[in-house]
Amino acid sequence: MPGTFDRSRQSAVVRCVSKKFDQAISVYFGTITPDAIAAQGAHDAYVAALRAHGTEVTVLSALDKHPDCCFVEDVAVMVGKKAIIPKMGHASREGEQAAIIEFLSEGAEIIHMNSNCTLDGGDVVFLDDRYLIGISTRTNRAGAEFLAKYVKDAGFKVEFIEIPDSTLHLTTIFSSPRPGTLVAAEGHLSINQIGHLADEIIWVPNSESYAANTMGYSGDRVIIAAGYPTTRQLLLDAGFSITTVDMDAIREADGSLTCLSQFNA
Ligand code: CIR
Repeated sequence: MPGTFDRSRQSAVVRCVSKKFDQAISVYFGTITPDAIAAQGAHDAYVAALRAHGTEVTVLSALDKHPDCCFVEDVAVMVGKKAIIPKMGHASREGEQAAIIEFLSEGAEIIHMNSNCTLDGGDVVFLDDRYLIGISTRTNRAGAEFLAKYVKDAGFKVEFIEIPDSTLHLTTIFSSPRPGTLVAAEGHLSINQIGHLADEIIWVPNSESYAANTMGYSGDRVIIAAGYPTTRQLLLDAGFSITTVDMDAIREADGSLTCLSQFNA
């Protein structure tokens, strides 16, 4: 139905981890130098989890010149059959888009953002009948407004959310695992910013902020990162069936579950 985000997650594309993953940008969660081999292991487990949930996953080769290339969520935003291609919010990630355009152009019209726009797909969350777009250190207002025009033309609503410096992207601390439900990490966004958006907001403790990035599937199934017991219990109490993936090696480069995939159907 137009205006409603399809959570069937039929088809996704992912990209393997770069050999240069040790040079990936790491500002928020990292405790050690990112490890390419460990991260590829986590990536393999992630792909297996998506497939177990029924997603048909296309795995693209790594771009060895681009340390952050596995974070394909950031390099395009799908709006119906249009793929909006941003100017990346961090200069070192420029160039990653070209390789996804090649893939997406088979089924989608490619729209390039204007040169004054920056946006990372990690600042975009789909919530039922609307796109929520974070204004962050990566996504500027011009980028958000550019995307908003296409979103509205496609029949969706749009809301902008100011992202605090305490986090990278909107998706880093916020997700919607099923219609009408949000998961948010305490200490980043305020109730004034998001309280009106959903009937149910599951606040996870700040110490488990990383686990607020969830991937919801139909039937109240959800994939979350392993190692966050309070969040897991909150989601169990809310009626979810939970699959966990060990994301520690991906987290070292500030990447979360959703960052690793681009859903194109
Ligand atoms: C970056 O800083 O751009 C990468 N190291 C992490 C990107 C994570 N992507 C996402 O949250 N969508």
